[in-house]
Amino acid sequence: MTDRHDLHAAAAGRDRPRTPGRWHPLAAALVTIGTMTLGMQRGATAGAEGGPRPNVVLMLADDQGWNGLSVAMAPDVAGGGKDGFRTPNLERLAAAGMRFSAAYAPAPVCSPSRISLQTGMSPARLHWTKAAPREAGRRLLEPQNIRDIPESLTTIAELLREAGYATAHYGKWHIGGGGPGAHGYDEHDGDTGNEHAFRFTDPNPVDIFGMADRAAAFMERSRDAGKPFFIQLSWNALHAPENARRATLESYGASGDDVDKRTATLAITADLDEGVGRVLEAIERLDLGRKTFVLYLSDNGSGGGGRNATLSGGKGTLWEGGIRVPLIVRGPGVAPGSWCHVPVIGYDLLPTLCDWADVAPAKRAVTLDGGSIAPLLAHDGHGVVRRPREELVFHFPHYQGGEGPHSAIRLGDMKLIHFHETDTSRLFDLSRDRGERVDLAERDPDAARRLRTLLDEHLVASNAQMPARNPDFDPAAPAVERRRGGKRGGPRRPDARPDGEARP
Ligand SMILES: [Ca+2]
Repeated sequence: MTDRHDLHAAAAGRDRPRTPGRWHPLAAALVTIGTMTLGMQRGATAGAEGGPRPNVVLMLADDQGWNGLSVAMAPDVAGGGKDGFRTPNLERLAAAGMRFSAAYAPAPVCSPSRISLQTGMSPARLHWTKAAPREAGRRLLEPQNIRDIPESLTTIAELLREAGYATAHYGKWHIGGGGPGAHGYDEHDGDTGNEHAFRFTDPNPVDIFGMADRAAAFMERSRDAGKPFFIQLSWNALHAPENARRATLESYGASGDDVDKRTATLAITADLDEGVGRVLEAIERLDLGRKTFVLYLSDNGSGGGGRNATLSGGKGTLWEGGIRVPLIVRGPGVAPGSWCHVPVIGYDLLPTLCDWADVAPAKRAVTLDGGSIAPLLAHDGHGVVRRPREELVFHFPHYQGGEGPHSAIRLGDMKLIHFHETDTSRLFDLSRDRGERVDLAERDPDAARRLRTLLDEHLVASNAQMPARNPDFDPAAPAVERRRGGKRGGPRRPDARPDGEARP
């Protein structure tokens, strides 16, 4: 907190007055007490239908951009189909379910989004806000992240397993801590990172079809055992797009080994969609459609080649292109072909699944940042998500996507992005400017100030780590480029624990 204060003062070139009580040590405790009430609120149990608890299949794509599907993610935007994306199975899923036009990943990068999804807590609160290594020689020092999901946190799988669910996690885990088996998953692929999947090529690119088949088998076993199930499929795609099946690549006109990234991305997206289709077929074949929720989302925006469409920025930034992601939900009580425009975020899923699974409120984590979206799903996309705080806050006190350390807040339709190096903010009205092209900060300084204050309060209440002034910063020296994670580093030794910081 002191660093943060010093930072602001330094950046502004003045000593910023402290707000009385702003750093009060009771703040964190009060937040905890405040959020305890969260467990008391119960959304409509959309899936219950008065019958047995629903199954849940949660699919998480990797680096899939907001408009990287052939199905549109907002009524006023053409789908990615016009750019060559072919996702007929996701089109069918959308036609049978609800699309969220304002769904957010908790973070603009992998691991922070994933741990947030597992725990219902924000990356800022978890102190895991970046996946790649920190950069040296910059004006600000990036805070140190945790590197493994701690034992002390309660995951979605732990809550559902205790409630009687069979639980499985397939694909990319990427948050260490001993892997999914140590965090509530009965069946899983181990403590995997990106490298794990790179060896899977045609006919099973990045293990898409292997994962789908294991999920199908798990569903059948659970059904036969009379148990509800929760399966998370953390697809490795769109990583290693060059691994796409040869036939798919050729369908996009590629020949030989020299495939450009754009074509490869289209091809692996089509392969991924076929894997999604295989999972959906299994649900139908096992006659589980009426009691199974299927959720599909991405862990962060596209970093290039994967289409964020009209949105600004991409992976590693808090512009909409880095955090707004596709989200489609199908299931009992969800109106086919419906839309929800209420902002929702990845850490809302834990309370949502708890609602569906009838997890007793007292058993849920004490400090949650998310709220259940079950009421939205049950009421044609209308309603409110009851989170401890109304605003959504995103925190990326790091260098990666070219913006330097920055944080963002969305309240209603207004969004403010604050850049810590320069202590400057930009303000946007997302209701008319989803692309964040018109900065309103000067036109409406009061709104900017209000959001800035709220952002600061939120970060303090979350005990967020802030970037600090780098006393050794030399403006004349070139910044040290971050070490590129060994994407093609070959299979990992089973005993090799990846440095958490090296998770891209
Ligand atoms: Ca990712």
